[in-house]
Amino acid sequence: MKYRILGSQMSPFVRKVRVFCAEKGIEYELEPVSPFDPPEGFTEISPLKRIPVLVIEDDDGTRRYLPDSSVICAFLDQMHPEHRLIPEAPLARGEALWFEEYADSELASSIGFGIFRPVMVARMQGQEPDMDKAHDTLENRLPRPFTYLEGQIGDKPFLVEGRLTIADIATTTSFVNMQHCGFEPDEKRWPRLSAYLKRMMDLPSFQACIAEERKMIGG
Ligand SMILES: N[C@@H](CCC(=O)N[C@@H](CS)C(=O)NCC(=O)O)C(=O)O
Repeated sequence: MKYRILGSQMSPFVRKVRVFCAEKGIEYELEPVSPFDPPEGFTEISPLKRIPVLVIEDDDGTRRYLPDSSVICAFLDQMHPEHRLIPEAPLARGEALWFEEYADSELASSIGFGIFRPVMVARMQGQEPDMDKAHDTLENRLPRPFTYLEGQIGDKPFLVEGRLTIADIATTTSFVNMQHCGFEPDEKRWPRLSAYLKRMMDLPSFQACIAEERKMIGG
């Protein structure tokens, strides 16, 4: 069986799946697909026209498709149970899935629409970045989630179960997009969150993606 991930490196959801695979030692190929200029027939395998999509290719050439980063990670964790990144104990599992949901909805949309699109996507499209919008997001929209996460991480090394889980991967991936735009949570106001994010982004699994992406954006 072979895996291919369809999507673009700069998507926080694609990075989430890539880091998940790296942490589990799962091999895959990345096939560049932009949701804004998708290949023909893309909506048949991704009805919401979103990336990532996991292509599962059987040895006989049969292909199956799974869209959505959360669905893909849940599938891979069951297919490759040796190093679980989604906890099995009911409460820890619930907590980890909550952080994943919180990151995928609140963080990804605030950072994505409020910072990454107005700054990085604008630059990539040859437009002037809208720094006012980014600063407004940083000052008015993000303090609440930052304060929530600061309290949740506290003095723990990881968000759940004292080890790396999907909660940490999903949370950190959106902050990578923010960092690519030159923004970080204020270290003085959110010291625990800042230290935690630094630890997470220093993991080889995140570093491998970040290095590739920096080359793409010339950073
Ligand atoms: N819940 C989805 C969200 C995926 C998502 O929103 N991907 C973005 C790229 S970062 C996308 O494809 N956007 C295109 C669109 O919404 O039309 C997941 O976890 O995979």
